Amino acid sequence: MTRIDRRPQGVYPPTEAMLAEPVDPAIARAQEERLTEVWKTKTGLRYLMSVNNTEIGKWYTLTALAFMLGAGVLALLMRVQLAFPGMRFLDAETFNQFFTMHGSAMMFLFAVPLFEAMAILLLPAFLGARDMPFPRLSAYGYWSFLIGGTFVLGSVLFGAAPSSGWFMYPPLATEDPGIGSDIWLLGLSFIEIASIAAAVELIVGVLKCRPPGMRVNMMPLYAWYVLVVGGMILFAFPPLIAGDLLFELERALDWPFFDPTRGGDPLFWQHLFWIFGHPEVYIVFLPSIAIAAMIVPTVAQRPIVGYSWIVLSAVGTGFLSFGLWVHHMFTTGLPNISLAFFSAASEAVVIPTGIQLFVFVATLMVGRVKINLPMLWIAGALAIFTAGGLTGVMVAIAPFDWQVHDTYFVVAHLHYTLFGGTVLPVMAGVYYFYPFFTKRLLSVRLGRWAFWLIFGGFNLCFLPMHLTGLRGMPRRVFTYPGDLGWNLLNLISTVGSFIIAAGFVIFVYDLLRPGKPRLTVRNPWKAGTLEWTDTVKGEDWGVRSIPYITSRYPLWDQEKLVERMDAGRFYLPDTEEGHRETLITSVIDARPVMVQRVTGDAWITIWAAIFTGGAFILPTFHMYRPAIVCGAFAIVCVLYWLWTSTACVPKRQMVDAGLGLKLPVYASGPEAVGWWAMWITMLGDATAFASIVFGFFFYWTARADFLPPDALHADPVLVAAMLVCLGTSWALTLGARRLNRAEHVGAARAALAAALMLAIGGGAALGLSVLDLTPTVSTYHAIICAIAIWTGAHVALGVLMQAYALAGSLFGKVDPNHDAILWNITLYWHFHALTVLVTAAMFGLAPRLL
Ligand code: HEM
Ligand SMILES: [Cu+2]
Repeated sequence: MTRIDRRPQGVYPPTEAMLAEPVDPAIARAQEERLTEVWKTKTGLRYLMSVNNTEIGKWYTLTALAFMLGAGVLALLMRVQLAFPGMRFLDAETFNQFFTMHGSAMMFLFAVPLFEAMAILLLPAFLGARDMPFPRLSAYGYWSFLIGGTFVLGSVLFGAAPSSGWFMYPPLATEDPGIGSDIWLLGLSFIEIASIAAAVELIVGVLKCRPPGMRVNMMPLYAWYVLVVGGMILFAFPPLIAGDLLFELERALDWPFFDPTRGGDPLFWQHLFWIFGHPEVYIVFLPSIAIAAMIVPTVAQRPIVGYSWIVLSAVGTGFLSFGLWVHHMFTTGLPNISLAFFSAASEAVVIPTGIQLFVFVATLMVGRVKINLPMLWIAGALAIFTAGGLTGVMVAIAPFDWQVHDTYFVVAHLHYTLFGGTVLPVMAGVYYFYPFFTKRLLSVRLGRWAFWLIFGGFNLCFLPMHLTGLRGMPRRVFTYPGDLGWNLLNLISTVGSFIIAAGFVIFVYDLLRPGKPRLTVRNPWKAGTLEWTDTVKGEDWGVRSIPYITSRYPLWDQEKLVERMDAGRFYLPDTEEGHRETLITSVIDARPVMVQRVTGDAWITIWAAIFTGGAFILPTFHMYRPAIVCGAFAIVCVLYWLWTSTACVPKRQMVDAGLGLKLPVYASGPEAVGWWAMWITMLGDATAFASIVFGFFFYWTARADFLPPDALHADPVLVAAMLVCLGTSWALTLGARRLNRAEHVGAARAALAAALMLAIGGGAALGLSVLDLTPTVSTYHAIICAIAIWTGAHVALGVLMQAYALAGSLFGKVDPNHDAILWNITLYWHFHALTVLVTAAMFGLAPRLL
């Protein structure tokens, strides 16, 4: 067999002469027909099979907005209860469920998913790409979100909702007798996993799906923010997922992670939660800044001032936000020195945040501003967010926080930042992008009404709360006595909340109102970025041809760009073999690398989501066996979907990508998007593992009695056997990839088979070495068992991957020229080998050395 040469052939970058050459209209028309056929959205019930980013993005956005409205209704009901002292509208338990669900839904079902939804919808358009790299993954993420979100939010209708607050502190939540806390832990873990899947997709999208010529320093700012926020999700959510896992083990099996009487510590949950929780605040806020960063230059009709400043501060905010979590724990009795440090760090984050706001102000000052509706919302957002930032500076000072902690002052602060930082910018985004994705126009008059009602109502509702808090009203109380001077303030807040609601009613009416005028020009705001090249018909294929970019604002700077895109002059004007395709470029300078065949519509993703949902949801009702069955089915679905789509060997290796460029349709290793997705996923996975290991050391520092006398439990022989088996399995997996490349296919298969057997052996040794532990008696036993569960599950996954690769080799999906699967599983095993090493050290060495 000869090695296939997959280097791009032809001229790149294109010359002006090549771009100026006209396209034969007959050819162009035939191409258009083929594109239409291939990208056509299905109708009827089969519409639900869609995986195209525009459909998924739309559903995702609408679902997240619907969850927001649901959470908003809960808020209104709470405000009714608080309108007068001694009200009997809601009882205490219902009120607890309502504020918990309101907070949790706003954060987990609205703010984060909405960012991902809008990014899925818009990112390909910003990048002139046809679709995201893994459309089925977005579909899977969406269905998981819908199922999980409905389950979690729906529980409130049955009075079964969680009621311990959105941060679920133990012991309140560990001892909650109902199933509310389980719904929170399992339901939201499920959604978080979907969020991570979307983040992986978005990060790879930004890195690999940019149009030719769009080097990193030319990316639309939105794409930068997607990258930063995607990265933050990757490092912030896994600690929470790890925490959820431990928490659920405590609730279901009585493993004492947070129970101080048996060596646990409730503060460990607080750390895990806030390592997630503080970055979360920026995870929901930065995407809003990203929307502003798209709208402000358009309104000012000039490029953003200080592009690199804003990029640097976005990245800086992302990093800094991971160093602040302790400011949520100022009252837990931590050492003063760490209070001082985290207090200072919390103030420091003001700098990058401030820079971003100043960049907008500067752009508006030097531009020719004509205030339009989206800009109105942005202005309102900046005003409210800045006010919230100022109270943030106040509560970041530890002694001040000691005074106002858990009062309405904090409720006011967090709503100023969250409402100003998410709801208002999102509304700006909806008004700005609505013409783009529906090709219709919203009413300016109704939009103004909605704005002033929501903006005014918000301030009426939340400004007085600062005072309510300073006068001592604690948060999370369902009622209060009438003689403490809180009555009038509360009544004003309630009136304000209904004014906000009135604004939303107008907004929703405008969204649903039939007969809105059609869009007549494709770029109604005269913006400079690629998404506005979409025609007023809004064809399903996205762009007619993928342009060559030489500017940050191509629509302002590149003459004839739109005309040439429409004519099919640029890349991928055609789909000769009837596949959905998009262009993959290199990470830094966006040179064309390959043509990616993306997967098409399918039911399998819905099934995969349903079964995954079953695996997470059934355990809340203690139905463990059906849950395991569902989990197995979910795995089968995912395997089937991978096997039938991404694993295919192409018939023709090189295809014509337009402008005389020939590109490969297959890639493996670092050239392939799948390999990047694996890397990114494994970073998140490793973070979750690190969080559990962090738990071990946390207990060790926090508790003198952490290591019990029998800590040296593990049989050294078993630990050594595990290490040797899994280590050899890793080496053989790597060897299989090399052997296969060197055309020793038989040897590669033998290596895979041996690796698989050894991994099973290693897993068995791992299991045996923890067999005599009793995790219910002490936290040490429990955490060691948790590590074993984690590593064991990863061994199983590793075995599954080896078997998959072996099957691929036997059934013609892996050969010396097509080894993407082997590259991906080897990458997995690199990470896994590290996990095994750490696990062995925890079992065998840590008790000896500590
Ligand atoms: C329609 C406007 C809103 C109103 C009237 C409202 C009202 C409330 C009320 C009454 C509480 C309970 C306070 C307490 O008893 O301690 C609350 C808590 C909370 N709200 Fe809102 N809210 C609104 C919007 C939002 C938004 C947009 C977000 C986030 C994106 C949000 C996030 C939260 C959080 C995280 C909590 C804390 C929940 C807890 O204590 O566990 N709210 N809100
Ligand atoms: Cu914080």
